[in-house]
Amino acid sequence: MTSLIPPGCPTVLTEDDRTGTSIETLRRAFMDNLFFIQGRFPEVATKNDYYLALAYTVRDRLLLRWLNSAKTYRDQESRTVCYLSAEFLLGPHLGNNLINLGLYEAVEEAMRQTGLNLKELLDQEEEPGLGNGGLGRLAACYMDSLATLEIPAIGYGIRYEYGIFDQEIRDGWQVEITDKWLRYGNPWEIPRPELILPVKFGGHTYSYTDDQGRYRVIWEPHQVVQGVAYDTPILGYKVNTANLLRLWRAEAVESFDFQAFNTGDYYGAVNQKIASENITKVLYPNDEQLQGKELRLMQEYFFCSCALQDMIRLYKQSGKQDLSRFHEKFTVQLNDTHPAISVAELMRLLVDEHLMPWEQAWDITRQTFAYTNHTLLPEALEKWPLDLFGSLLPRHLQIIYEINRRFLDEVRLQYPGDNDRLRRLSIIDESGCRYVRMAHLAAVGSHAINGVAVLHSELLKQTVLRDFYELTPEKFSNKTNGVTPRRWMVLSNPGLTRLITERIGEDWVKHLDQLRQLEPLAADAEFAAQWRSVKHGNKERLAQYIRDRIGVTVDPHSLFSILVKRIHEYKRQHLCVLKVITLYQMLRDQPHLEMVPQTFIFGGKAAPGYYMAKLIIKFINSVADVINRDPVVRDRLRVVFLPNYNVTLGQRVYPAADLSQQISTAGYEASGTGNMKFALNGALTIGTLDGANVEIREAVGAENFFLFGHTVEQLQELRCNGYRPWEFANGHPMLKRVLDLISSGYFSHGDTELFRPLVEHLWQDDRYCLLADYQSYVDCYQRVLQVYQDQAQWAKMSILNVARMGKFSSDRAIREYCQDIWHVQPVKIVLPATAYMTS
Ligand code: GPQ
Repeated sequence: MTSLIPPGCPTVLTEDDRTGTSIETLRRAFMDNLFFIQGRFPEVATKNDYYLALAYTVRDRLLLRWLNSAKTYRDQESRTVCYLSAEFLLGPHLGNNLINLGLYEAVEEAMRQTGLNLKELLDQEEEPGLGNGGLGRLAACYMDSLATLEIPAIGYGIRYEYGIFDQEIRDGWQVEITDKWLRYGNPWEIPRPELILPVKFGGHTYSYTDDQGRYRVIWEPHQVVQGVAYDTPILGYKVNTANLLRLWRAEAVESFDFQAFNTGDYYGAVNQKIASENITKVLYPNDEQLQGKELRLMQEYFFCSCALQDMIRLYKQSGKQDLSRFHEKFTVQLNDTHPAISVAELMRLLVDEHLMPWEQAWDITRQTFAYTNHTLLPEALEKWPLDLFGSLLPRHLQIIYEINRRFLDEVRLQYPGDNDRLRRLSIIDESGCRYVRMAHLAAVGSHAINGVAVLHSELLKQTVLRDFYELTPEKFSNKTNGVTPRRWMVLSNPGLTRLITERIGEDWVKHLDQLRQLEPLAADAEFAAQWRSVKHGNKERLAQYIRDRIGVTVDPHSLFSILVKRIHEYKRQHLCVLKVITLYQMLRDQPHLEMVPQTFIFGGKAAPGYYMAKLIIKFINSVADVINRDPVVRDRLRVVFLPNYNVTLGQRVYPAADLSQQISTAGYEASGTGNMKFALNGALTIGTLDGANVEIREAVGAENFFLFGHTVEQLQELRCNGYRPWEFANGHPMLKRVLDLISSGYFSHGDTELFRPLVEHLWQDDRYCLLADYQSYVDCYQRVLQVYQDQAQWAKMSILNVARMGKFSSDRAIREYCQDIWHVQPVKIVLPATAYMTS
């Protein structure tokens, strides 16, 4: 029997079909699943049948580890991290699970022997797009690191029936297509139809004094729905730990409202069912832009209530009835304010349903929660109109009033007479229409508050949460984001992974700091040549994809300059387009100019209701059309917009980048994580001093980073003195020509109206200071091109970037959370001698 299992990879002793890992067993198990789960024989099986048969084969190996983890946590009563997030942007499971199981090569060989190609099967998987962007993807990286570090953890969220929409580009515009990711079934989840929890909405409350003299409040809801659990195992890298991701789906309590049904109101009865199921129907596709819709608040409350009820259920399973040690069993992280309602919900559960005195419940609540803030953008800060909130969650509004009353009493003691401060700190915004401020609820109800990069955490203390910082500075800390090297290197960049591992061994996958051993190799010409050849291969594959997908030919020898992320004005995709038009203008002026050939690649989705973001997509495509067709350009400049940027596409794009564009206005990008994925894969960065760019530059060395643009302080000064963007435009002839060319209709078939809003915004207001940063960006780009001409120098800088990116592993971030906030320890999972855990 041949075995390709890497040494050190955990296996069970027995070699049965559900847990064995030899190539022969894997082949047999795969055929078994094709027959008995898919009900197919090879002659009629589709690629999807094969994909599912393989997925089930891998899932069995996961389940062995998952059940053992669950049993160990239960037996040892382990302290558990609960990560509450409205989004988990996981990306495809199959490849990642093969990497983490250490079975990638074995399965590749088993498929080859069966006459199949693993890569083709991997391409069959519909990615679960249960998130918008950075915040949701961070949650997924953190789940990977928690399992890899053997920390007991549960992720709680929503099982959206439709995830983030698929983006098509028609006539240059974004068109949204429903994401039917569950159409062909989801082999990675296990439905738990018996694990259902009731969630109440609306109605009213009344109070009374019970026979023991206790004040009690009863909430009589208008509607009750059921949360049904769907469980997905999250496996760590080459460990036996598999943690639980538990997502909730909403159902009607009864499939019909029988009373309405009996009185003949059939449609009314069915409507009730539909209304319940609507709660988890679709992910809100807005990134950092509040919608304020009632259904969104229902989603948030729905999953938080399910999560907290589930935790209480698990707590009681261990035999303890009294909830006084709840915070010792669980520590709960709030991923932004989307789950902040949990603070009020835990109070309700403890006080109303478990009859705990308020003070004790409040102590437990505060010791349970910690809050991560992910943005300073005012339009992203969640607040709910009081009447909407009160009509949906009447009891929670009362509880919030009581929390607020007690909180403000404490503030009053510390700052007597400072009514302004009370108004600023209050959980209720009374400055106009009254609102519940969710960030304030999260801050008051948590024992720890953090930002996601050093700069962001500092700005948080100076701006959005300034008064809270003055009140309780000890609660604040920074936890710089990180990304998992498993998905973002080992899986997506096998070429570079192999090259690195050949030189420094494989330890770096779990201890990313070890990449530092590459530093001496930066001066090694042979290594640099191999390094460049890996990058070139990755670029060739992306070029092929671009040709297949959008029919544009790009030269893999050209500089690949890439900007992929959600489309947002603060991220300034349009600043990069201004630069592209500048280059184009130069080529038109001097047709024989010798210029480094460059390919600009864009990708990203716009929120469907965000007009400016959609116009920016149209703008990129329109400029691309003109430039790619103009013979004057020859092969010196190409512009590409990749449709439907998602995790799967990210895995193709990051490894193929020469230059990573991180060009947000300083002070607006909380951290960024794409910036880390690019640099880890050997791209150099052109960027502003924003978010984690600051720390990346510090880590890789200023000389290996292309810095441009105003700093936060400089922008502040600029604005204080009255920012007049038109002065910048009039002061720079090239910039003025670029703006005039756009206005003339050159990129819009003579239509002078199409891009007018874009150009006028820049001239008149330019909230994100593109014009102020334009010159510095263009100058910086010249330096980029100069260095790129010296390929040896470029490779050296690229190697040094990778060698020094160790800090940006999500493992480092999770270790910091564990030590400073969660106070949890690893728990080793040992596999038993038999698959059924009977020994
Ligand atoms: N982020 Cl508040 C999102 O992706 N969505 C959101 O709703 C909010 C933040 C991002 C943020 O823009 C990035 O700078 C961060 O790197 C990322 O969260 C993770 O912290």
